[in-house]
Amino acid sequence: LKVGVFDSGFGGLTVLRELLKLLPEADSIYLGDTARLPYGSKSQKTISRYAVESSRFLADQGSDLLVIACNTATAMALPDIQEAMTIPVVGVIEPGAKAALATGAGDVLVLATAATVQSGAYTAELNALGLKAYEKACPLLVPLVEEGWTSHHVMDEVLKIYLSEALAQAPDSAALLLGCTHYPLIQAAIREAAERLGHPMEIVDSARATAMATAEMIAARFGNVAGHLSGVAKLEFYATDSVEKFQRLGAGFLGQPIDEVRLIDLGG
Ligand code: DGN
Repeated sequence: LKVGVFDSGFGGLTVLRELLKLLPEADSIYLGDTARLPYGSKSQKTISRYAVESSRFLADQGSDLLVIACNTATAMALPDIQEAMTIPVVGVIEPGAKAALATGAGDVLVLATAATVQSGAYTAELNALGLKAYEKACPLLVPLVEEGWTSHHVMDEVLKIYLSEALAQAPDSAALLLGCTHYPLIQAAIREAAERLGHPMEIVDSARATAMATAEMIAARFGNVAGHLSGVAKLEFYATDSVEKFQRLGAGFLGQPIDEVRLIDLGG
């Protein structure tokens, strides 16, 4: 069994990390479309084309199912990807919203990138589940995480500002949903920032929720998974830009060293 995981960059490695904990013996193939990121500033049509091309690559490499481990690509292109693929496709938004529902909170504060917030995809999904949604765009968090400033006083200060602005709108009892691939790396800082503001919050990690939804889908579609596992899990990594940068930054997201990254060209 081979799981294809796609993100615009290396953030989706947080989803792969959770997946490896649940299915340590499944083969995985990860593609970061690093040459064409960030997706967040592009049109729906372009994001959809990039995401479908990337998904096709992963399917051609023998993936049995696909995980779209990127909030922006899921928000903008999941139906297009599902239509173009013959294998099952899991996105990050529905699992995140369902995990928020499971907390029992009626209100959910979603932290995400500007593009994801603008799409309204989390609000639509949460509302469909009968939950009230409050979304807060946190555009400075991705660059700070990529700079490695996960426990840095600048990160604490930025989180304090974003959270106090968000908490002026959302009720105290709201659950906090991490709606971006990069935020699991600063979960502790987010928790502490909320506590310091006098609003301890239950945090829902959409990377973990997506990994759990993927494992459930595998169980439902492939039955006895053990029969489909190779025993020695193979991990393959592909990127469309600098493999050196992917290796260096990606290891922090995956939580383990990345031995080899292969460069591919998906066109412009
Ligand atoms: N992967 C994107 C997301 O989950 O929203 C974050 C990275 C980015 O914005 N470049």
